[in-house]
Amino acid sequence: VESSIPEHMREAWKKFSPKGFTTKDEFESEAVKHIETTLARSLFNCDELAAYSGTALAFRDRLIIDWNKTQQRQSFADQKRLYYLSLEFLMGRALDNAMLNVGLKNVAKDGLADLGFRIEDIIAQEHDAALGNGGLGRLAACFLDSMATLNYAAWGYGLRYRYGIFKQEIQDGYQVEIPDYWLDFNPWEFPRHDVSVDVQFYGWVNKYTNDEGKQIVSWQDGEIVTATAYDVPVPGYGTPTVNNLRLWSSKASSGEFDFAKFNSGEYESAVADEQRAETISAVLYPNDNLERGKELRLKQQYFWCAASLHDIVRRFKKSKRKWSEFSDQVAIQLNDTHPTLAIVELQRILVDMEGLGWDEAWTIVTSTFGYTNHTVLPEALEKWSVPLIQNLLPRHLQIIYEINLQFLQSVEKRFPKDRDLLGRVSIIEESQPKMVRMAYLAIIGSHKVNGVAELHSDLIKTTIFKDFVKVYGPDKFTNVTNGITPRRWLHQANPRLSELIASKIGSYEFLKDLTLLNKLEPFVDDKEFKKEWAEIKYANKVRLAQHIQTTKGYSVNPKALFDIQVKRIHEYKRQQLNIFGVIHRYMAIKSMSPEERKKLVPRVSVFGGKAAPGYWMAKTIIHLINKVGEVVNKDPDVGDLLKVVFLEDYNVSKAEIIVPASDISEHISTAGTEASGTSNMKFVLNGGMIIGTLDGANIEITREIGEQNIFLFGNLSEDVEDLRHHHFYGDYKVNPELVKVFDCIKKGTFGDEGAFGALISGIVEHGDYYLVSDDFNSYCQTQDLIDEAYKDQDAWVTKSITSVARMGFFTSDRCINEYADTIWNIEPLDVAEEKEVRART
Ligand code: CR1
Repeated sequence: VESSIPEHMREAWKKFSPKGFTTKDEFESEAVKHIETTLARSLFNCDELAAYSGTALAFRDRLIIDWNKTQQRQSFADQKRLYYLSLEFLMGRALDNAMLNVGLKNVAKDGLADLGFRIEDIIAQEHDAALGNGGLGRLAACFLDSMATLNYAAWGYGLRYRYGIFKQEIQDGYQVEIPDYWLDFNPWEFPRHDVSVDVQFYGWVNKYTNDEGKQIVSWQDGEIVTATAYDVPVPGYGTPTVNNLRLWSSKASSGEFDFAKFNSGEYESAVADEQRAETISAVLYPNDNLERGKELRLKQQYFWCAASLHDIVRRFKKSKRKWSEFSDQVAIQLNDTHPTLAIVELQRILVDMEGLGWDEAWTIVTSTFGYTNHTVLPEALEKWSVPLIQNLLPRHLQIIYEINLQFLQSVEKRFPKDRDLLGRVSIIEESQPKMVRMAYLAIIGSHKVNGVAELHSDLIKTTIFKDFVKVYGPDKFTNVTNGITPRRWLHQANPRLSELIASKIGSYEFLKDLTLLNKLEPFVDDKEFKKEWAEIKYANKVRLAQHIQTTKGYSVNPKALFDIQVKRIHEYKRQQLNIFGVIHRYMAIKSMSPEERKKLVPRVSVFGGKAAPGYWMAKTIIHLINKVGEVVNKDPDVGDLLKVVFLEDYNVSKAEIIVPASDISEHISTAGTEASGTSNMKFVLNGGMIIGTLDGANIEITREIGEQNIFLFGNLSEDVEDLRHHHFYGDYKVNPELVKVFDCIKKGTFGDEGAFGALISGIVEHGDYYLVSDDFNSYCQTQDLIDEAYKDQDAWVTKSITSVARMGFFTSDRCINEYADTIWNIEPLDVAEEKEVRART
C-alpha cells in the first residue's frame, strides 16, 4: 500500500487516527460535536432534522474508518475484484441500515433519548436515496449489501443524479410528478475532487501510420466533460467490511472552460456550456422496463462507462501486471444492457491507447464481462440508431462494426449456408435508420449471460436469444435467481418479527445464513409462538393503518384482510386486473342482502406505484383506482367490507412500512412477462401470503414453500402465444363477468366514463395483449378461496410460519455467492483477524 508519509513520521498518524465510538457517551459526544460545529446549531435550536444530521455524521465517521481499512485491506490482498455497473441503485435510507449493520442501533437509541429525541422520529427525517426506478435498481442495492456482508472486494459504479425518481402526488385522482432534488444535505457521500476522468464526446477519428510504420487511430476534438467521483460507503452486516459505491457527477472540464469565449465577452455562453455538461448527470430517466432512445440517455451511458472503465484500468495499472492478467484481477458485471458501451470502451482503451493487438484485446474484454438480462419485453430492449452513435461516439461505432464483422465471419464459418442466421444475429439491425442492438453486443462481448429466475432464463434461451444459443452453445447462458437482503427486508423493516425468530432459533445467525429459518418449522404448532406471530402481523397492520390515516385522512380497519399490490404501474403487471376484480367485488357486495354481507371477510385493497410520466395507459390505471376508491370508500352499503387505497409516492422507505403489513400481496403479471419480481420474496419473508401467476420467481417460491401455501391462478406462459393468436383469429369473447365490470364503468359509476375508454377497448377491441379477460375468472375464484382461507386464522398462521421457514433460498447472499462462483470467479476476503482486533478494542 502506497503512503506519502515517511516511515519515521507515521507514529503521530497512528496515535491520532480516530477509532470511532462504541459506547453511548462516545456516541453522544460525537453527535453533539457535529450538531454544534459541523452544523452550527445548538441546544436551543436543534430540531429533529438537525438531530438526524448529527447522528448521521457520527455514523458516517464511524463507517469511513472501516471503509478506509477495508480499502487498504483489499489493495493489500491484491485479489480479483468485482465491479457492478448499474445505472440505478435504489438505496433508500442509509442511517437505520448503518446502525444495524455496525451493531450500534441500541447505543444510538439510548444516546438520542438522553439528548431528547426518539430514534424512530430521527430515522424518519432522512430523504430516500432514490436513484432507481424499480426492481432492477433495488436489486443492485441488495447486491451491494450482500457483497459487503460476505466480504467480497466489490465496488458499485453508477451515476450521481441530482434528481432521483420523481415524487408522486395525486391530484383529482391523477398522478402529478414533482422533481426530487435530494442533494441539499447528503451526509452519505464523499466528494473525491482528486478522482476525476475526462470523457470525450463527438469529434472525429484520425487514422494514420506513424514514423515506425504503425497504424495509429486517434479520436480527436469534440468536447470534454469531466467526471468527478462521489463515494458512498456500503457497510456489511456484522463484519468490518465497508465497500464502496462510486457515483460519477459531470461538470465542464476545467481545461475546457472556454476562456476564449470568456475573454471575448461571451461570458453567458461560456456558462451555458458549463451547464450543458452538468446536465449529463442531472436526472434519472423515470422509465421502468421501457427505453426511449434519447441522445442524453446515451450520453449518460457513455459518460458513466468511460469514467468507470478508466478508473478500473488505472487501478489495474498500478499493480504493474501484464495485460494478459487483467481478467484475473477484474470482473465486470453489466446490470442490463445500459452499460454495454463499457465493452467497446475497454476494447478501445486496450487497442487505441495501450497499443495491444485486436485479438489479444478482445480475449481480455470477453473474459472480463458478464451480462445480466432483466426482461424479455420488446419495448425495453435497447437499440441505438447508428447515426446517433456515429455523431456522438465515432470511434466506438467503428469498433462496434469491427466486433460485428469478426463475429459474423466466425458464424459464417460454422454455419456456411445459413444467410438468414447472419442477419438475425448481426449487432446491426438493417432498418431505416440502422440500429445497434445492445443486447447482442452485450452477449458477444461477455463470457456469461444470465437471466434472473428459472423461467426467465429458459425464455431468453428459447425466444429472444435463441440464435445465440445455436452459435455459442447453451453453456454461455445461465440462471441466477434473484434474491433480497434479509437485513433490510426483515431485520430493519420488521424488527419484532426478526426478534421473535431469533428468540426461537437461538440467535440472529439467520440474518447471515437465511437457510437457518428452517429451524422455525418445528414450532408451527406452538400455540404461544403462533399467537405472538399473529400479534406482530396485527401490529404491523396497525402501523400501516396509521400511515394511511395520516397521509390519506381516513381510517381503515386493521382487522380487515390487507390485500396489497405495490410496484411500478405497468400493463404487464396488470394492476388493471386487480382493480377490475375490486369492482367485481364491489358490485357483488351491492347486490347482497345485509345477512349475506355479514358473512364476508372485510378487505382493504392497497395500491401503490409510479407510472412513467409519458406512459398514458399506466396513468389511466392510477386514475381508475383513485376514482373507484372515491366511490367505494364512502358507500354506506359497503362500510368496512371494502376499502380501496392508493398510497402516494411508493418508494423504499414506504415499502419498509407496507411489506410487513400485508396479509396477501399481488404478483399477477401475464405469465412470461415478469422476469423475476423481488417484492414477492419480501412479502413472503414477512409472513404474507401471495396471489400470483406462474411467472418469474413465483414459480420457484412455490417450489420452496409448497403449493398449499400460495394462491396461484391463470394461464401458463407456454399458452400465452396461442391465446393471443386466438384473440385475433378465433371466436374470441370477453369474459361475461368482466363485461359487467366494464358496463359498470361505462355507466359512469366512477365518474367520467370516457376517461377509461382506452383501458376497456384495449381488452375488448384491441386483442387484450395481457390476457386480462382470459385470467379474470380464475383470478376472482382464487380471491374467493383467499377469503375462505382467511376465515381460518389458525391455518393461515400455520401457512405463514411454514412459508417463512422455507424462504432461505431467496436471500441475495445466495445469489451473490452464485455469481461469485459461476461468473466472477472471486473469493471473499478473510477478515477474521480484523474481527478479532475489533472485538479486543
Ligand atoms: C424485471 O421486470 C426483476 C428486476 C430485477 C426487472 C423484474 O421482474 O425482478 O428486473 N427488469 O431483476 C427490468 O427492469 C429493464 O428491465
